[in-house]
Amino acid sequence: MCIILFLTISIMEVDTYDLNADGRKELILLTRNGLSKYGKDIIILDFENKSVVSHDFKEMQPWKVETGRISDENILALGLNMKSPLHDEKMDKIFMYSIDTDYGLKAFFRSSKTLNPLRDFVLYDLDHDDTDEIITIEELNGGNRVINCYRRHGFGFYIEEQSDKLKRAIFLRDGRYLNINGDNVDRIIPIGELKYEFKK
Ligand SMILES: [Ca+2]
Ligand SMILES: [Ca+2]
Repeated sequence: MCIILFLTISIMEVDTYDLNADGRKELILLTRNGLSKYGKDIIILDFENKSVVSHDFKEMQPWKVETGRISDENILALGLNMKSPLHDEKMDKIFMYSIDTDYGLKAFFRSSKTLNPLRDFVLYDLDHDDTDEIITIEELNGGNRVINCYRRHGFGFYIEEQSDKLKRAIFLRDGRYLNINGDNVDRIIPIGELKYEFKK
């Protein structure tokens, strides 16, 4: 008996952003084979110049694409599941790349790991200073979650704000909203109001 397996490429993540800061947005896709847990290629489509650039990330197991601006650089941030030199176990991490004019990727920041196991993240300018923070949802022992806000200082990112322990925290609608559970009540808040949830 012959079994034929058809692998189809599907789109896992979509974003639009002016990655190379030329005043026009590009379309950024993360593709995957079929319904694989992790993605395969980052594809950047520049409609104005009719160019398509593909970066193979299969070995780094990508699962999330974010874009934003940090320290005057337009950034492509990827959630990856991989080992690092200091951590032999595969875990979810955030790597950031700046982009050259031909859509080549230059390493901007590679996180070794977050304080707790990473479950999701977005880039968002919470304090309106024109540079994005990394807002993460991390998992605590026992399955509870916590939201952390990391800001860049020098060569690294450091936690500056942290929520209380939450039973539930999920980004909604492209990361612009959060569904959180505080005091056993589910609430949906715009991510801009997250600052009120942080401990003082
Ligand atoms: Ca552009
Ligand atoms: Ca900011």
